[in-house]
Amino acid sequence: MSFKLITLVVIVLGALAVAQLVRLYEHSSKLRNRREEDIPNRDNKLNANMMLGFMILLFGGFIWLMLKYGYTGRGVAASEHGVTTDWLLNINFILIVTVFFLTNFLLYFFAFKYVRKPGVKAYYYPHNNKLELIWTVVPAIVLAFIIILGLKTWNEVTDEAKKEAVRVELFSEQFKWTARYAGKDNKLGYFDYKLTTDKNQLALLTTATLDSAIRLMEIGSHDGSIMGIKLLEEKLNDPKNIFIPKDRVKMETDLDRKTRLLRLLYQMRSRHNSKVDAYAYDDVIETDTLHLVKNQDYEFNFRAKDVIHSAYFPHFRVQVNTVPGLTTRFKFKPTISTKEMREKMNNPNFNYVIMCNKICGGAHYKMKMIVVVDTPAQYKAWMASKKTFKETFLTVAEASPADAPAATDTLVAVK
Ligand SMILES: [Cu+2]
Repeated sequence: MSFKLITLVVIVLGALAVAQLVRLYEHSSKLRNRREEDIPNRDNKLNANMMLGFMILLFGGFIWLMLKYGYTGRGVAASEHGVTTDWLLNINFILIVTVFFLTNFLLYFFAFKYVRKPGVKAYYYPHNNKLELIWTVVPAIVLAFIIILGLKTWNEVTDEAKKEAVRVELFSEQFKWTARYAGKDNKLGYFDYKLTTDKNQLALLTTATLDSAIRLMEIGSHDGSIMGIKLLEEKLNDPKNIFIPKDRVKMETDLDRKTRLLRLLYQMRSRHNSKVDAYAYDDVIETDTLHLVKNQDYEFNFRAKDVIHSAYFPHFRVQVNTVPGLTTRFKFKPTISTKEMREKMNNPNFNYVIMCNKICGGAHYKMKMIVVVDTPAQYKAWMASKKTFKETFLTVAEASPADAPAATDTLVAVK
């Protein structure tokens, strides 16, 4: 017999058994000369006492869980606004817990106190304006208080960053974070996704990166992994080459895509103002650890390359979605250095982290970057060891001819 059939038989037999029990109860009531809706006093008393028992269980369990696990479990907030939002959350918890105890106490206690007693008729009490007013006005005032406080805090937290706030970009992709510091001018260089190449993963916009992207489309990469338009055309037009239709379609599509991209790149190149190169050239790109300075204001700009990610700094109480094609922002000020936090937590291995908080793919769980909050001196020393984008990009470009700026004659020829 199949499992389903057995289940069905058990259900049917169970229903029959319940029906039989009900009939039995009816008969026994008749025998005891009692109407079936009459409930003996003893049963009522037992139920009333059980109400008190449930209340003690509920409150006891709640208090035990609170004490055992704490009610947020997120530790000390390490940013300025984090302290404010934690405070707001605490106020909400206090209100909710108070109402929880009050209403549940009334619910269980009244059920206990007003148990049916023989000979006592219930008092008919259909309406009371004063009571109605109290339980409408009091919650309304409390809710207004919560909403106004919440809005005020929200506006402060999401307000624009100060002018002197240090600009940092966090670039997210499956499955890593890349930080870009705005450099000496505190201005993040412009970017355009069309400029994404191996050597310019963040697609920064400068004369050199434009030329390099154009060059890549025209003559391909020097290691041959990306075929340029010229080679593609030659291959497709050479009568000696015989392709199977699938390969030919693939190559033609590739050629078409690259030609369109090249046209857009030339348009960008002709409009490009080389004055903005400086914004990008002094930027510092860091893939390993995000270094911040204690008590320094920051404005974070978030970008995503592929899918939606979420930048989550649990200790700084920051969480922002990172969306392809859209820059999201958040300002905050770290207030506890890594060293101080290690002492506070009595854990010499503690590190702040930034994690991805959106299931963004197979290795989502690994998308994490360590954050270190330094003193200004430590930060200065660390930053001094870093190369600017100009230093890294131009060195690479010189080393590999494919990334070097395109010659002027090719520019004219394709235009
Ligand atoms: Cu992610």
